[in-house]
Amino acid sequence: MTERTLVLIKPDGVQRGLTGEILRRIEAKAYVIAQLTKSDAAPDQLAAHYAEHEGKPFYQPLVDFMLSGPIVAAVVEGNDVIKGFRSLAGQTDPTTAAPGTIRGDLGRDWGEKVQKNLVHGSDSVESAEREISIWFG
Ligand code: DAT
Ligand code: MG
Repeated sequence: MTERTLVLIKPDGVQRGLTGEILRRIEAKAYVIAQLTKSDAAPDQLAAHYAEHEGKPFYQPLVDFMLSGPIVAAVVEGNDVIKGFRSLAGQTDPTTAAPGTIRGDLGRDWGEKVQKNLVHGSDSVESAEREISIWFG
């Protein structure tokens, strides 16, 4: 079924000059980039986006990291793209994410409290619609 997902290229990805490489992988998979913006995240957007993680030990380091530089937000479309992009991204922890994935090929542990893992992808249809409205109104 055709779906939409919300992809964020996090500040580490933008700062390291990996925006093109990450978008290339999405397009190489033949998903469609329907909307694309670069901006500084606002604190209220991050509070809404990461509401499910509020209270966890990594929450504040995660929010601070997401405010540390510009991000790229994209709406990506395709059949089963929610699962498909998470497969392209790889597991949350870049140390163990499989080679061949964005996080596995391009990410690593930097010895910090937060996992700098380059990208976010929505995890369900409901999350995707909620997150798209946060970043694209
Ligand atoms: P994902 O981004 O794979 O959907 P998540 O939704 O569980 O993972 O967590 C959101 C982000 O929070 C994740 O991309 C990196 C950070 N994070 C999650 N678990 C963490 C942990 N145990 N230690 C540090 N950062 C963590
Ligand atoms: Mg998640």
